[in-house]
Amino acid sequence: MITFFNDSHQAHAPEFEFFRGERVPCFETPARADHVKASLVARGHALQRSQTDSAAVLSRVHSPRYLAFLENAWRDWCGQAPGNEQRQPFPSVWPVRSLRSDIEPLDFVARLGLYSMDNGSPLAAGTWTAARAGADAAASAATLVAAGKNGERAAFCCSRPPGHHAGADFMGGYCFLNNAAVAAQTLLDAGAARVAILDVDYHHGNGTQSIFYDRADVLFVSLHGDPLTEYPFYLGHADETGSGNGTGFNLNLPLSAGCTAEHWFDALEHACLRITRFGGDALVVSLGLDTFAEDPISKFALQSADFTRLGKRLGAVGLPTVFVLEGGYAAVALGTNAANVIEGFEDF
Ligand code: OKP
Ligand code: ZN
Repeated sequence: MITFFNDSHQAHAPEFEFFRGERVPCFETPARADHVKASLVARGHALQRSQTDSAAVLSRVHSPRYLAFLENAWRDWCGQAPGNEQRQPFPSVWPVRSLRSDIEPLDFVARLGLYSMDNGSPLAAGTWTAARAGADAAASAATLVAAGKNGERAAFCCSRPPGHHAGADFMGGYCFLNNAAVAAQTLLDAGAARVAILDVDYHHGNGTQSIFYDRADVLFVSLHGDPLTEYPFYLGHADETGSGNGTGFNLNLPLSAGCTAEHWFDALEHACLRITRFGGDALVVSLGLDTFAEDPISKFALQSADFTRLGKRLGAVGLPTVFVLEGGYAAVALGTNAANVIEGFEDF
């Protein structure tokens, strides 16, 4: 399968995140994408450079003021106090209920809180460069699949940072630009009437859900750890079914942390049947691989061979498909597990 690799991903390499009150090394590391790349190359898959500029589609997925903030964030942080080049910014205050989010404060950390859902999305000098190139890779994969030329039934966007927690105007959960939303909107702009998004990351894709929540042209389906106990906590419940025109076009399948792989595949079956009934023109898969039993921050039980089974089931859906890499923090196994999904899909 043709893979669009984000060659700029290493520009995003923050040192720390917060965990249990302490600063610890980031779980979302450059090594992740490099292991996936190495596995794909070793197993004979073709890598391609991005050929689509995502600027136009990004402005349809994200708000102008959020994009402007993100593009200038590192410069603004460095401009706020001497020595900030050597420091990592974290938000410490957020406009929750009763506070205003319509006026951008001048203070950088206050603006960072305005545009963040958590303090778990470390920002670094090259974050915009890496995230923007990732969006280009997602748009490129979608453009290739939309064209349907050369028999390309599917493509893989191998990129980091991930995207599915990022909403129209906020970052969160290691995510800055929503690559799956970019892929889906690119498919629509290229002529697809309706697109399904399946999010199989361990964590609910709150950003993707919120971007398309009131739309009937995009079906969002997610299986994930129950938000009662798992990040992102404040979205991802089964009673979220869409609003307005989008009513009935959002399906959440929360699963208890610690559920078996068989239980997970039962939910996958439910998800795939809903996607088939939707009858869209294309499928975007938010491919988080943190459902792996050895994942250091997640609690599902899939083994490496189960990712081949996942790929086969997605192949059986029979739609033109764009895979977008999301989470997965057992970095070495991530390469094997991603390649297993891709090859399972192709072998179907
Ligand atoms: C991003 B993606 C653990 C903190 C967890 C939130 C998890 C973000 C997951 N040290 N922070 O969905 O894989
Ligand atoms: Zn995840």
